[in-house]
Amino acid sequence: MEILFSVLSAFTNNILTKPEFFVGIIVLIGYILLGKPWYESLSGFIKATVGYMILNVGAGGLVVTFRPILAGLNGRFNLNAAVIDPYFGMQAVNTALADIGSSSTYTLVALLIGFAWNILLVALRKVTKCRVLFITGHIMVQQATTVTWIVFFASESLRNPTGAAIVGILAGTYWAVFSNLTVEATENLTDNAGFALGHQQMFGVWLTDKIAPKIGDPEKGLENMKLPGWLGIFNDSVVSSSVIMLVFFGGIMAVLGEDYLRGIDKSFAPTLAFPVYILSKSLLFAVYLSILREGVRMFVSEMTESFHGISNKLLPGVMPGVDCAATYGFAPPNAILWGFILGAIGQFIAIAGLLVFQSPIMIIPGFVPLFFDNATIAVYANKRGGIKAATILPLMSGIIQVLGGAVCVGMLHLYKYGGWNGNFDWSTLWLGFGALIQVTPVIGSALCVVFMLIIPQLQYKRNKENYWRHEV
Ligand code: ASC
Repeated sequence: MEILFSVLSAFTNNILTKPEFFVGIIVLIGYILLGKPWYESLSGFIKATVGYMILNVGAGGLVVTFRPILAGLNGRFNLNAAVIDPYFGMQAVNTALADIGSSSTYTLVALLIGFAWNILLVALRKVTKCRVLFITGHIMVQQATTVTWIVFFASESLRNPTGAAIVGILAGTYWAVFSNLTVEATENLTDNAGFALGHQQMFGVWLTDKIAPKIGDPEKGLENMKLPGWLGIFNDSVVSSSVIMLVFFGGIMAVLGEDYLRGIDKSFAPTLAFPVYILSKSLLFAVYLSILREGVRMFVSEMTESFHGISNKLLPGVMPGVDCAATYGFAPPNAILWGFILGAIGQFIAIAGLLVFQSPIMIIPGFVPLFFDNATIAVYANKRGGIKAATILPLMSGIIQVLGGAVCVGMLHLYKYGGWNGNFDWSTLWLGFGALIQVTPVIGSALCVVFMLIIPQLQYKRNKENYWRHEV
């Protein structure tokens, strides 16, 4: 038992929560199965792993640089508000679990059970119709944590290994089913690159893919937007993201004030002037975005080639569910910024609504949902419904993120702890699941799982001929 436990925890710590190695190993196996020489397989492993690590540097840099600035609004003005962001959500739940005398160890048990359950659902794909293995480890940790709170808060009698198993099955079913739900849209976006989404807005992407064509024309996409005259400098994504972020984050930093920022940011050197600090922080956005796109390019091209080996020989018809940033290489760069800006406008409209109607719960925008959800939604919306869809849908998403987030924070009493996961699926789909589970924890969880498992069956029924496309 002890040996099993140490093998499992080594796996969790070294591979499951380190998706770069996960992706690298998948690429290595894929190339070996394709019969490539060992040195080419090794080179594929290195390029995929390093590519993913570069993506992580870009995504991590964005998160680390811009998350505290938004969260600073909470501290600076003593708002008693919850930040809608998965890192804050995780921290809030861990504190809340300790407060009810429980522990976040259950979260890791749930994570392993969920992952094993996802593998089982994929292994039984002829019956379950699940084609995707969710491999984005840091997302799985955040989501298992959120579901742990939903279940443990609902019932005192589930604050034990049985409860953790329920959490694992709920989360694992969500990973398998909703990543599977993004297959068609992602294949269409990427021209059959052979991956699906394994992230936090999978339901959102499915909705986008369904609604966008009804809103706009894919021929009139953001890639065709050419700005006239001097505005033409904005056609360059480095220029446009730098200027936009200087206005957006520069404005927020100016409101927070120099003293406050010196207090919360240790990297703010005493000799550095405030305007230069603002300028350099804002320009970092373009830096990290360029890094992120470079990483995506590297690992996606390796994975696309090698996955044929896996899907031909080992797991016919199966693909990996990866980070939403992987799709950014398949969109015009301005789509990513566009989604962010429209999402931000939506979030600010909704927050103004909370203020006007004197909501007892206040929400602070979190960088991760604001950027990664809305950019992703814009990327898919642009593909299917052009600029019109890429404008309306992220705007709606921003509004929904705030209002849905406020309801979740109230329902799950997370206002005491100041955070909620806040990404699109967690303030929509999981708002519904969470409410049902609060009413009837065990039966509710079972109903959620059954409901989810029906989805791939319906998907298969509608698309029998092309469903296992990767098998051929
Ligand atoms: C998340 C999260 C991140 C980002 C990253 C996007 O949900 O926790 O760090 O999105 O995965 O690339």
